[in-house]
Amino acid sequence: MKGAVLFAIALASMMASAHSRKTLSLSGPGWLCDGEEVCIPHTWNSLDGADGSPAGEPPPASGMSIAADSYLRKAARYSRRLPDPTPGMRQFVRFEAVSRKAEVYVNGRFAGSHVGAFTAFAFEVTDLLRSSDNVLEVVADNRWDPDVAPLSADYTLFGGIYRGVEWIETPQVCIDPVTDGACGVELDVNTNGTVKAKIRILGGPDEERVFKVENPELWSPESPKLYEREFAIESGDSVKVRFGFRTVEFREDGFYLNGTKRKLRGVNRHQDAGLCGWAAKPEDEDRDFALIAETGADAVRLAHYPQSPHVYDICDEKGILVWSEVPAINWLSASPKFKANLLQQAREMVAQNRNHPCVFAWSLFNEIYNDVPEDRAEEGWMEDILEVVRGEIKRMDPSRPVVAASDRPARRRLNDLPDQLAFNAYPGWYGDTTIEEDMANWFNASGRDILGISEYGAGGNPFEHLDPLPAGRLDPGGPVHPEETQVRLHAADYSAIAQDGRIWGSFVWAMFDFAADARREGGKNGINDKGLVTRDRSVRKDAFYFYKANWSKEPVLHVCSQRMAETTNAAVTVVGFSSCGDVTLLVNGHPVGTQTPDQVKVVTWTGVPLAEGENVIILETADGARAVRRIVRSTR
Ligand code: ADA
Repeated sequence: MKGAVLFAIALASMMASAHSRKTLSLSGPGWLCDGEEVCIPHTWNSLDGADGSPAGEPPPASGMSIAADSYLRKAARYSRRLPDPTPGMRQFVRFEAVSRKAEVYVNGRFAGSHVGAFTAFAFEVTDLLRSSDNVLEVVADNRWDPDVAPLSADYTLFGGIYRGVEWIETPQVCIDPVTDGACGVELDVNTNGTVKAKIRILGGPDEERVFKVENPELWSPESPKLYEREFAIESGDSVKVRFGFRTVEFREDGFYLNGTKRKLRGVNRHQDAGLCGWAAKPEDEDRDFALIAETGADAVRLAHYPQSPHVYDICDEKGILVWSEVPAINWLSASPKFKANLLQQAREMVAQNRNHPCVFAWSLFNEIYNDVPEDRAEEGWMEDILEVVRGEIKRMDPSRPVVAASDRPARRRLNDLPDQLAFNAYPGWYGDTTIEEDMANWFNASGRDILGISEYGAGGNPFEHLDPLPAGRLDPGGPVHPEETQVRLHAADYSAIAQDGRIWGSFVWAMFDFAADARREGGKNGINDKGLVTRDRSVRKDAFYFYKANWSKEPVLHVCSQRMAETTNAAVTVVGFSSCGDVTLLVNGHPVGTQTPDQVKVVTWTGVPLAEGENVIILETADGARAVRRIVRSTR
């Protein structure tokens, strides 16, 4: 009898395992790209996408003044062998993203295609498989296409299978891994502990379940509490989903998380993760978000498109609020195919990321350039397109606000589309006004009581220095982007932002330098150098420490311009940041004076005399913290 019971248990567990889902990573080695061995994630633009030199095919004439980028845009054929399928199971291949179009074949037969560089997709391949020796082929294509968003942008559109790939086996009746590239389980989470789950099922009717978590702990940047639940269906298939309890809302005076007002301290991040370009591994993304967390930021804008699943996971875990953006940027097209593509990319972004508590808003667009004269507003067909996209986002997820990043105060209909509007602001860099003047103009033009600042910043090459800085504006497209200008503009901008109670949040442009192959400026071609950290992540620029001093709980004392090794001037400017109280300046051992940091933690001494030869400049606080800068004064 005992033996029979054990046999029954063993049989039951064999049956369960025979029917349970198996997921296998197809990333890593074992792939060919146009005949060469490669590892996934992979891109063919990691070098030429950020070198600023002409290479590859020029983009086709578009009439949309696309900057002449000069990196390789092509269609490439990837291939690899697939695992042998388990008889009686269904098989799927899932791609976290392929840039920008993908056609997938198994054993030479078409499995499906996907258009859009930033979202996941999956195809069922069961009927295309043999019992063994199966070959997966993917044609990835990053060429410009008038029907694919984005049409132009100030960043390199790397090509390739640049995110992970998975093989999924399920029982015949399974939780849908295909629709919109989502996981098949859609949660509606209420902070009273009630969770409603919609489970989309292939081979059977969809299911709805409700369960309750007693006394749920709320998710927040201070305490990012996450819950996990496995959703199993009768066939034995199951999917695990993580979620959190929190509320996000805008009231007339600002942004509220869990009923408490907070002014978001954010940075913008592109997915260009350093020298690997878009082909980032999880550890590259972990490093990026460790740097973001080091500043003390509590929010990130994922500019200008949805980023990898791991990025949303990190933000859930670290408690970083996410602005997640539809890739509608600069130019839209009135073609029906373009509109359908934009809508599909928006739908996939929401479907794939809606269960993440970190996402506080969906963003509808960034800087739409197509202009119509004010008196012919009815011709605003791009507004019509965006209105449809907005409606779809709201239909799918009424729980989150829709935001957008505008640079056109006068485009009233465009600016009225999102629930909450934010502006990209570059006073002193691209514009002549100050941020206070700009803000007054935007508030007046927008008719809104509160606004966000979705971008602000300045170029900064940490190996270019200028002292003293000229009073006026530098040429932003010119060869010199001194690190000191970046510090000056951030200090001025952030000071104005911090003092204006109508601003609900701000996002530094940008956290990291990033590939923008068409740029020729700032002493380094092919990159946008407005980052707080260099593209290779090796240098935290002075502006990084400005935010760390203002946002982080760690005490910060930093002296700027440490890489300015030499000068022929008789005097220097000394700028520092202190979150640990008053600062005393010592030059070559002699005290020069003591200052109380201003409202954004800055101390500044101008015209500090130097001796000939090496000078040691020290900032010191009462509790003994010290920051040291050395500079050689030569009289050549
Ligand atoms: C715009 C745009 C960004 C970025 C920035 C810049 O505001 O939204 O993509 O490129 O300009 O650095 O000029």
